[in-house]
Amino acid sequence: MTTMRCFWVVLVGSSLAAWAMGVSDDEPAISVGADGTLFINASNRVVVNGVDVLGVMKKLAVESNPRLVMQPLESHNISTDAAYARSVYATDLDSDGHLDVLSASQTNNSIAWYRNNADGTFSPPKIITTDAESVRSVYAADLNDDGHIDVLSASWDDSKIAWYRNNGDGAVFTQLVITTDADGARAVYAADLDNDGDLDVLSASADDNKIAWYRNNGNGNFSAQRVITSDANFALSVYAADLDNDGRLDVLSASAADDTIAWYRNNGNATFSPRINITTNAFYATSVYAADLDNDGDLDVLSASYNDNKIAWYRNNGNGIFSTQIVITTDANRAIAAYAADLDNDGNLDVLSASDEDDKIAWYRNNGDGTFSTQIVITTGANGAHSVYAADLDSDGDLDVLSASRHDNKIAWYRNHVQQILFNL
Ligand SMILES: *[C@@H]1O[C@H](CO)[C@@H](O)[C@H](O)[C@H]1NC(C)=O
Ligand SMILES: *[C@@H]1O[C@H](CO)[C@@H](O)[C@H](O)[C@H]1NC(C)=O
Ligand SMILES: *[C@@H]1O[C@H](CO)[C@@H](O)[C@H](O)[C@H]1NC(C)=O
Ligand SMILES: *[C@@H]1O[C@H](CO)[C@@H](O)[C@H](O)[C@H]1NC(C)=O
Ligand SMILES: *[C@@H]1O[C@H](CO)[C@@H](O)[C@H](O)[C@H]1NC(C)=O
Ligand SMILES: *[C@@H]1O[C@H](CO)[C@@H](O)[C@H](O)[C@H]1NC(C)=O
Ligand SMILES: [Ca+2]
Repeated sequence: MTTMRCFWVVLVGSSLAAWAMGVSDDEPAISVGADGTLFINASNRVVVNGVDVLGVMKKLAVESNPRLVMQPLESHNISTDAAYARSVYATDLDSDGHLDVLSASQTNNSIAWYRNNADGTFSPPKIITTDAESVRSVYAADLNDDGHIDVLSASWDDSKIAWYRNNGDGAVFTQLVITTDADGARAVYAADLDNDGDLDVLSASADDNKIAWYRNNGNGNFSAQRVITSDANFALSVYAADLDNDGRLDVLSASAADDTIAWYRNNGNATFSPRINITTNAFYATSVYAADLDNDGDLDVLSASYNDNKIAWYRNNGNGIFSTQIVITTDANRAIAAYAADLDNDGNLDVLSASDEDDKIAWYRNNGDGTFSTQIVITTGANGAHSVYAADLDSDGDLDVLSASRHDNKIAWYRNHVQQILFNL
């Protein structure tokens, strides 16, 4: 009794107030069962004296049961008709609270989406466009600030970057061309580069070696192409992240023909610095991403490179000064995509890869300090894997994995239920 009273005092002092302020559907509750068991039921976090108790317990559980939480993820096909699938992404297109899936099909010249039936099963493809010739990349973001998520494409043969205005429920999309001057358009991304509150668009195009952006003048009305560099030799990937912690989004590129991962500092006046190389050691660089991999508060850089089968990262020492290349694996045969996401729910960002030749989607568990486990294979059945992404498709509290593969025309997802496993430990 005395012990319990003491516990109550601690709890009231540090965490009950936070619960009371939290916005939550489920009422948190503290109760004592008939047998004297004390139940502390919170819908989200339980913090005692600043320590996230559930977070710590999950981390310990993952560390003491690595095999249990890293069991193979069960695979589900979304489509095997996504002709020469190149790219996959997930977002809520019909605003029903569940993440839908988007695909780019190169030989169909099409962008399609698959409606999430709320349980991780998906509708047949709903075509957004068939007017993106030899399309390579799909992305989504609310570009006209109307609360509906719009879609973006980069297509190779028509050198086009376009967006598709979502009229509300995902039923009607209208193509609006941003440029046809991205020669060999390969990648597209959206980010607020000029800090004016709307999302601008970025492109990487291989045949003109260009990284460029298009300023959103509001309402999705875009400026003409503004070239950041035309020296990214066979540019394949582009991303934006604040690398020097000055509150502005900088730009990153991966270019294959010069084996380079580089960044371009945002000057704050809608211009960018000349390119700053991070590495020239990513042989046929295919993909670039940024994430805080060592938990030190700044964004590190991640790369995939095709000719050395490599997934690697570069530690940001603060202010955008990067370490030399740190190899995560050289066992991703023809590495084509890299991504970071917390797959085991321990609070650290793990790394995901897609590799074309060994048809593999794999992940590498972050030990928390930017050291990684050996490769954990999710599938070797993504024939000609080209794209990987993570999103909670079954709304069970953990991130599932998505792949696009070209030789089997497939969009697939891999169910993660680590949250359930942790709950049952
Ligand atoms: C708290 O959770 C336990 C175990 O899930 C459950 O049996 C109990 O009814 C819950 N109590 C409240 C007040 O929600
Ligand atoms: C998923 O697609 C593969 C082809 O890549 C096929 O072999 C497999 O049978 C499909 N699975 C289901 C459940 O349809
Ligand atoms: C691709 O084209 C085929 C044949 O016309 C069609 O059956 C399929 O639905 C299309 N898939 C997508 C994702 O556009
Ligand atoms: C986009 O903005 C430009 C420059 O402000 C303007 O001339 C043009 O009419 C706008 N286009 C649309 C479709 O709103
Ligand atoms: C933008 O800022 C950079 C760096 O401070 C400066 O060199 C450049 O002249 C500025 N450009 C414009 C158009 O203001
Ligand atoms: C960056 O890398 C490219 C390709 O290797 C090279 O041509 C260029 O000189 C490098 N730039 C700097 C500043 O080192
Ligand atoms: Ca899940």
